Amino acid sequence: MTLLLLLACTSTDLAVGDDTSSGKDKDTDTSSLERPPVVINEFLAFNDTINSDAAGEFDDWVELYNTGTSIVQFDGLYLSDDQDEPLKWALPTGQGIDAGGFALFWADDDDGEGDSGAPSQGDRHLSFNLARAGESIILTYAVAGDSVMVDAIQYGTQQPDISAARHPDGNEDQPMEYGVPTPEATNGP
Ligand SMILES: [Ca+2]
Ligand SMILES: [Ca+2]
Ligand SMILES: [Ca+2]
Repeated sequence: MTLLLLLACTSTDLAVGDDTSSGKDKDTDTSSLERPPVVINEFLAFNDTINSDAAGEFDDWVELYNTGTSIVQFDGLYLSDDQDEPLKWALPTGQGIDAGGFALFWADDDDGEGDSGAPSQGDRHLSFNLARAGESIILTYAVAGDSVMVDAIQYGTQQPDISAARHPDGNEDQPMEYGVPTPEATNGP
């Protein structure tokens, strides 16, 4: 039973939410923008003891992976947990992710712009958290008013210290698998 619940995680190749009018499905998107070769490769939405950020906090995180053969610049890429606000958080400009490389972003709402007024913990800290009870993670590429959905995940209830990951890295053909977290490293089986 637990296993069945854990497998209830879908990728963008399946329906994400019920809103079919958003035009965000990458197969039907009318944007002329080319989708960068980067995916949401792994996420941990219930981090109890796995890894902590520089502030010593065991926060949620999202791992991106470059499936291409050259560097992907972060410029124009956005992460969000809200389908109605896909451009919620802009990835830091002037940086990128090497071919076959990983990049980890802390989903801790420690970007320095939250209601708490707490200072920013760095430019790889998102403006939102990941709900343990489940929600969405959306990666969007937007330039000059045009945008294309790059990847999207919708997940259900999470277990402590178990991440959801594509296996092998970058595999968008099947649902993510749950297992031992591998932050900024190759996903295990
Ligand atoms: Ca933090
Ligand atoms: Ca959230
Ligand atoms: Ca990993």
